[in-house]
Amino acid sequence: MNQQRIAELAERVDTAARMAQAIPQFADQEQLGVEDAYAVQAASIKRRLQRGERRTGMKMGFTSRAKMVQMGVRDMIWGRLTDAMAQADGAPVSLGRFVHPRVEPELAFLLAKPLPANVSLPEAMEAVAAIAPALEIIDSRFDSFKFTLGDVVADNASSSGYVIGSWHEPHQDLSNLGLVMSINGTARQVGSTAGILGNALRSLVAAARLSAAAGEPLQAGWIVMAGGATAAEVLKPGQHVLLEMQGLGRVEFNTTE
Ligand code: OOG
Ligand code: MG
Repeated sequence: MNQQRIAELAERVDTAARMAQAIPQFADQEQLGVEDAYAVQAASIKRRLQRGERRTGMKMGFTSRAKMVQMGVRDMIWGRLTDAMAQADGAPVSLGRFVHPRVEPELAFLLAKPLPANVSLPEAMEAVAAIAPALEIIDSRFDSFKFTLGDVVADNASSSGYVIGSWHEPHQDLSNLGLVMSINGTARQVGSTAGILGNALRSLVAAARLSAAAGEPLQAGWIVMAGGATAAEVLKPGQHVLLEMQGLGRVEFNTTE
């Protein structure tokens, strides 16, 4: 795919996100290869950075079976996080700036050190300053939240918001922390960090590899979101969304119009 076409598609996803206006899937017209799709993603994030947004980290996608099954995509993907996506724990979130937002329970890592491509699980853990329960607000820019692998990669892996709870000491076993995501007091998704690649730390190892391969190795101070441990839930105005995670406390927000 030539540079001009990459720039055109990047402009389309970026504008769709900015205007909260859904667009037809790219796959309706052309199948995007994974490499081209990441080039479109990089170009769309460059537009955000040029508008003054700051890179804050990386998100992993489709690291759990629950998410793969819900969305019909079988490959692990990743996206770039910026400061404009961060929402404060406990604060109201206005849904007007999203197309058709959903929420999912995740684990966030805060890095104390950069991470090169090939790290072991203990080496990855050693670079982590803190961990926190987190809620990701995903929002596809494509009609009806339907996409192919190429589409969703180009659309920055549906990144649109993230809420991080309080940071905790990371040096603990992350392989099986129970979690409950409730909406308006009713448990809607129940799971465990074991749902994330069998151990959420594996997601950080994968993030290190993928980010370095893209020429953007993980940086000290960055946040890495491990991926949804369960399927996502649809967001509507007037909801209180709460995630409780074993040993890590809670993170929450309220939705408004
Ligand atoms: C794509 C993003 C996947 C996750 O945690 O698996 C993702 C989507 O489901 O729209 O964020
Ligand atoms: Mg996610």
